[in-house]
Amino acid sequence: MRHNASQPDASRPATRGAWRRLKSLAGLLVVAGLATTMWAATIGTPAAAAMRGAPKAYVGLFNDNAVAVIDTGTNRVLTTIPIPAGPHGLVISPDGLRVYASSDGDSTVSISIDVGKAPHGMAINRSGSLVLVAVFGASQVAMIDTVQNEVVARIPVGNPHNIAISPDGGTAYVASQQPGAAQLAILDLAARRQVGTVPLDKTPRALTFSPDGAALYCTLAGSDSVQVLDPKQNRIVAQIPVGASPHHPFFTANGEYGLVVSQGPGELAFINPGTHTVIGTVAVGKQPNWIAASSDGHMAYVTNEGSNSVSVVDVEKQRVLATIPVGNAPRKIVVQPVHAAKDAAVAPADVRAQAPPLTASAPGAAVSTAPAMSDGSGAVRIQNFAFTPAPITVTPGTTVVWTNADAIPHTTTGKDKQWDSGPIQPGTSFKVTFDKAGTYTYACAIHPFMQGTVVVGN
Ligand SMILES: [Cu+2]
Repeated sequence: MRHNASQPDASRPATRGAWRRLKSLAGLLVVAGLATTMWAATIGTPAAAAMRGAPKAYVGLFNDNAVAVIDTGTNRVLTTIPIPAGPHGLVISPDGLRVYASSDGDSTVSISIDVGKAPHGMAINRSGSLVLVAVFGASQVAMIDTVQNEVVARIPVGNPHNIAISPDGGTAYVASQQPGAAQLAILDLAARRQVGTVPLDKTPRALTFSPDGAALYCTLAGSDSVQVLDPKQNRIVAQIPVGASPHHPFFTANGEYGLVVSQGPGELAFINPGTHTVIGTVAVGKQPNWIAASSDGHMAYVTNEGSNSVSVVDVEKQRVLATIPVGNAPRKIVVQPVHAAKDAAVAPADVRAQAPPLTASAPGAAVSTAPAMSDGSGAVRIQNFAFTPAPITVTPGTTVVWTNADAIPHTTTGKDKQWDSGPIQPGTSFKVTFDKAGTYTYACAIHPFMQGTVVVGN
């Protein structure tokens, strides 16, 4: 039910073999080099040499335990590289030669670096000297020195999920999902310690700095707006209404556009960072998760976790140019950077006078249900990334019914896997009958900060 095996393809055994060899030799995820080698070796057409120059995009396939490699020149999947269970975070070095992947279901990064239980999101600084890993299960941020490829420091942060590093490399903001203590933790990377906090009333999801460092965009579970934080004041200075359940916010490299995916409607929104307004949206796939872009900012790549594809979007035209099937549950994505000296004299960004009309609507009046009391019926509502009532008390033999009122899927998963709903689609329900007295804790497997308890009493 949970993990659909991918369809084996001809290149896979060879990939595995090469992968093992690489692993034993280097103990490091030199994906770019491997992909190039494998592609030439397994396909070997005369076109191979010509295509080798096109940047690759790397996509973490959460349900396939693999990284897919896309040639952005042809928009085809070149190969799929197995990695340990649950690829979650993904970053690429500025030279484009190394991809670091964290494995949620394991305790490793880049195959060989043990960072602690359930690493989630990652970030790399601009110089490429430092990778940060949000080690959710250990409540630590691990700092990896990329010369030694070793963890050189661990900074305590409650249930860290995603991380943004300031463009100057001095500071990191960490989305801390600790239940009851949602915040952005501010880390001084030279001092290797936490120096501040931005308390939040909702759980932070994903965050990113503008290229000039003047703004930090952040999304929150249960808010349909992108939060704009001023890092000088460390407070929210604007909210940009977008589609339901926004996840990854992103900027094109020159800062001309902000982008964000909304998982409910399955769309990508284009934001004018100067005015904090949405200037257009485009439909992508189901449950879009993450965004990457070409170095020139013309092309955006969006992973669609719910439709197992990557959308290739022309940013200027706000149009989907291609949809690439990539494997099961793609989440994070990175694209190899191109350092194009020939583009140094590029004209300054023009004013987007002909921008399409605003298509995002103002956020609907959020109907917050009053904290529901357990009425013995066993009904649990899933809304705004929370289970209500969170602790529910029932008598033995009661069937507990979870109904998902959010715009995106959630799960109800027993702590010891006594039950696992798999994704409960919006508007649908899942039932479990509890016969034995006891206290059963559970969480959403997709958003582990969503927690609840079923107390079965006599
Ligand atoms: Cu969830």
